Amino acid sequence: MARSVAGWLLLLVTSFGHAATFTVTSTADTAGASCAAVCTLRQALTAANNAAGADTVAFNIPGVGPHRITLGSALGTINLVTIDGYTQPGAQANTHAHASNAVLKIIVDGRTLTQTILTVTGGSVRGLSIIGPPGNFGLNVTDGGTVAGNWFGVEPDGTTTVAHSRSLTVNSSSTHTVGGAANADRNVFVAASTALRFESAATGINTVRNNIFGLLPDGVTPAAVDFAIVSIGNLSTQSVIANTISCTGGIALQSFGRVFEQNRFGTTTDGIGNPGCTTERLSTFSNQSFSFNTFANFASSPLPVASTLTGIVLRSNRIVGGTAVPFDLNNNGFTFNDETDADTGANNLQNYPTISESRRIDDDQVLMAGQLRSTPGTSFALEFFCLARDHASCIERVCAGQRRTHFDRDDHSDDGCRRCGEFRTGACRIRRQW
Ligand SMILES: [Ca+2]
Ligand SMILES: [Ca+2]
Ligand SMILES: [Ca+2]
Repeated sequence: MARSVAGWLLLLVTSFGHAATFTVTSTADTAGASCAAVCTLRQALTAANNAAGADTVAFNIPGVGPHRITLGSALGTINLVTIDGYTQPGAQANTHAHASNAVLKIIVDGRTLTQTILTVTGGSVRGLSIIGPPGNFGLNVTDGGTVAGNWFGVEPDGTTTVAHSRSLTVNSSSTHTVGGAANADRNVFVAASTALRFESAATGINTVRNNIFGLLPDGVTPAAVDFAIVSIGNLSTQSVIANTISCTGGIALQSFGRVFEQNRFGTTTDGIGNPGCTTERLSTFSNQSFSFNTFANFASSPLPVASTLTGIVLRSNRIVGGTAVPFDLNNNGFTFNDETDADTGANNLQNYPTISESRRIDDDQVLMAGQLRSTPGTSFALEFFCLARDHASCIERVCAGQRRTHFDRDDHSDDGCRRCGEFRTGACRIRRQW
């Protein structure tokens, strides 16, 4: 009996074939089905497609590089192939916490093409500088294909940008992640009309994670994309996690995303600096959730909430700079409270708490008093935040406009505002008195 099971397993392995590695050794664009001592990218992809296994295309092109592979025509479709540009000697995946210090050695240059450069069916693409066609997509990703650790629209020097139409499209009902949790997975998208597009077939779980949009790999210098992400797929299964999205000429996220967490909109990749560019708003839909994001330096409301939308959750987000109402219910500027909160509109025009007192009791406690005049007999979650000591924008935030009245009890500085240095670093306890 044991022998027959072993034989069955052997048969299974044989039927799937063995994964092989095909190594690109030339920047030429010669076609062919074999990958011999001299092997082009096109030949390696064809050979990997023809072989039965889930194969790898590696790189070992002579010379220091970077090596430019200029394509004369589209590369077609690859099935279950891993293309790994980090196998080229000298290449190195990103290790930076929020920018990209990746060393890329392979440029796939499709700037003269009219078609999509490559359709990735399963498998993965890593470690490439992809220069896209002016009128089509760089990559078309289906069936769970992974795209991580690439730069789109910028060459390996980190500064030479090449304008293109669309970097990447996702086009199947499988689960897809663009980027990933690891620093090495971070993609950079610049100089695109639309960086990512999710087509109507993209009905699966789709996550955009840990990427940079609209800034060069240094994480500081603007290199705008018009739209960072556009979707006509299933919005309810889309998440946007821990990306930097800045310098967008059009709507930053158009019809994409239900869950937004830990993203930085309108800042440099450290979440603090101002890149000095315009970042446009997100489009909003009912039941979206925004938490722990930074929204910075917006000229108009980053989240205008139309009067027909409800159930939008906004928790623990950080607002920096800008003059507009950050989360604008009914998209009409500042909206006043109403008695018992009976009105309807965006998020039912939820009333906000009015704070009558906020003062420090000791090093660890702040006393706050106020009212939330809303629907009687209903529970509400209220969030309060402490200013971090010596935060760069502390004085501005405390003293700007009405906010100063929250802190005017004692210990004023010369300009009538409480000194930032009086506030403790990190979490503080707040005594409730409602
Ligand atoms: Ca409003
Ligand atoms: Ca109200
Ligand atoms: Ca209301």
